[in-house]
Amino acid sequence: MMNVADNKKDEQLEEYRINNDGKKLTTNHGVRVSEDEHSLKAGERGPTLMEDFHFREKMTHFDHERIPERIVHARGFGAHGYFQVYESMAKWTKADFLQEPSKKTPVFVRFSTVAGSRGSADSVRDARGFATKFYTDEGNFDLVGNNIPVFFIQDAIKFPDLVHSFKPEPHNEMPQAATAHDTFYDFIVNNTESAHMVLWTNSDRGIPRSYRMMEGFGVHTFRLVNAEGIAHFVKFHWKPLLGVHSLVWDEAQKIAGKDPDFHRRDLYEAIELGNYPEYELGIQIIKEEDEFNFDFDVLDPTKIWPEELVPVHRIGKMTLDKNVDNVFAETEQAAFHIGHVVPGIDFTNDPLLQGRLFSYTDTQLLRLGGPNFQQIPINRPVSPVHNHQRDGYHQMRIDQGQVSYHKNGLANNSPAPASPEEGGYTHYQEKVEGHKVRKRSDSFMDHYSQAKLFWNSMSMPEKQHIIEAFQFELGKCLNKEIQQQVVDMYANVDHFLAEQIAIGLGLEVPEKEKESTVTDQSPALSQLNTPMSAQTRKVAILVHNGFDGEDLMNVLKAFEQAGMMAEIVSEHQGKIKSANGAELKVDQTFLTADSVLYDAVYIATGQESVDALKKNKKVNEFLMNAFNHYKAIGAPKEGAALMQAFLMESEKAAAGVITSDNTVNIDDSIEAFIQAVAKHRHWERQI
Ligand code: HDE
Repeated sequence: MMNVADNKKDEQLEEYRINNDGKKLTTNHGVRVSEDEHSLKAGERGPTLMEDFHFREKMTHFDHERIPERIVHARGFGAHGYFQVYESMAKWTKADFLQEPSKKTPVFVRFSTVAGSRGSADSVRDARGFATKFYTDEGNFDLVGNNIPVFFIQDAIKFPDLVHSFKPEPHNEMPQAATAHDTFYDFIVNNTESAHMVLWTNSDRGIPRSYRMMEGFGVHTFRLVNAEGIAHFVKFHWKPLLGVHSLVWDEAQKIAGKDPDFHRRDLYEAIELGNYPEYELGIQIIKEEDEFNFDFDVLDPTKIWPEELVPVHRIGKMTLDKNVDNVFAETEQAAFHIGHVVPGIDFTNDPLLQGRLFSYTDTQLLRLGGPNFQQIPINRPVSPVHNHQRDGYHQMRIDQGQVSYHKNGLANNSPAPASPEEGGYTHYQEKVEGHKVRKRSDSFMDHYSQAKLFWNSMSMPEKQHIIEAFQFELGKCLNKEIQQQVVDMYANVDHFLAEQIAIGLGLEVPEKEKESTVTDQSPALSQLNTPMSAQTRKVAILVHNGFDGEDLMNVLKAFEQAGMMAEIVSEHQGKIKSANGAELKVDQTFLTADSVLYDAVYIATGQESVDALKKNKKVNEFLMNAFNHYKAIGAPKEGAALMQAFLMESEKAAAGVITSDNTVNIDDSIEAFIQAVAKHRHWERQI
């Protein structure tokens, strides 16, 4: 972890941290309280007295503990960290935090789902927010992105409509945290610019395995501006070093019940264990003079810049190394705003970006109760703040002096504006002129080509998941006409896709002619082409009394060396004994654990242990789910017997199931199992 002296933000937050250990109880006014279990009454059985200031204060504070949740991205989880650039980006931008590799810029990241309310489940199908606040020496830069590089709509004026359509329906407030309902798909078919993004949300990207295995995208086109005032168009990316990986839908739904906190727990535990999540910052650059040289409009937020066409330069790395001390104070009160930029980073005329510039401050005024939300510790910049803004609810500053206006003579015109050389922000002088119109450029009208590009780029299992996701989502729509309209809409993308959805729902298969003619692929879009690693993967070891102690010690050592995390799962908590009498502490039971909460399952060796597991119905369910969710299963020696029922089907079914006979050296099967875990899932079983 970056030590405190190394991290200006942490140093600043330290001033606000309160340690209550061993302290005396007081009121908020600092008066010591002598009693906290009985309100003040007129007689033991009498009425409570108004003069009980302690009771009144305690109750009033409690009554006011909640603030409105975010209208979107209500459910989130945050962590602290730092960012370092690999080499100076001076040729593209003068942004100070992108100049010096030795400079560590503190960051705070909040990950979120979009549709669900604060108490909803983590593993729902949805886009994920990926909002980063860089506390730079020149002020805060917020990169408020998602894990999907495009958006549903092209113009911010449609955002309230989009959100109303995907939120629970107003007449019955159903469904929670899900887009599988009529109003959402009614919006989609009537706003076909969404075709591309809906393909992404219905792909594996909509159900990430972990926030640590998720890409992030700034979505919009921004500008980088260098010291000479030369600008380039830029798109921002976050690339997780662990690769991009997802759950399977059946698993995601089960997790929503077994552990609704699945993603926040995963992030929290990884950081506590020192498995710090790392993401590289990538930039794609297009020269201003090349603005019109592509078959997409660079200002259109429903389009990607295919990486094979415009390469992603990995320019630095972010490491998340500290959990928050208090979720409400930090994560809930964090106020991100796309308009928080620093010199060297500027906007474009993307109409979605332009609208967001208004919305974010506006929403904080309500949510955080007034114009001084920047003074809340998590939002405070580490650079000095001096201006003439005064007063308002919850003013924390005591600005001294007679003068609170500019220009002034009484205070020598201070604080005074800074020149660009002194770090003053100057807007890029883009020339703009035009008629006032409520219109969209024709260059935004192609809604299907990039949806087709995405579809073409998917592997077979990924395509199958998309088809099933549509069959599920539309299957939950009650209105047959809307279902058919969605099928007809996707016939403009890919006929096979539309046909498969139609078959699943008993709808009419549309004609083939409409299909997009795009044949290009962008391999970077397939998750199967991202890094695979066993590191930080969580394995359930199923074990019972009478296990082979020596084998299990070797297994645990090998898992640790591979950076994997193992939990001992057994019938009951407490301790179990190996065949030789060695004791082992149990972490979870078959009641508290479930295979959906692990990346892989390993059956410990030892005849007595395996025999006991065999008799347990829950073990069978554990293995069946792990098998059906394509996970690696280690079942060497006696454990192989437990897998017989699953493996009879075909050779493909055996992919990722590591068995061995009793004569084999355990080390070989452990190594094979670790490699199987690194593959994330064994999709061969699907076919
Ligand atoms: Fe947001 N969005 N958004 N959004 N958004 C909010 O701000 C909005 C959009 C994103 O962890 C709100 O503080 C409009 C795209 C994230 O605190 C609100 C439009 C992208 C977060 C708002 C968009 C995002 C928000 C709600 C269309 C990806 C959570 C609470 C023009 C690039 C930040 C809040 C956090 C939150 C408005 C579209 C990402 C209402 C008007 C595109 C990650 O201001």
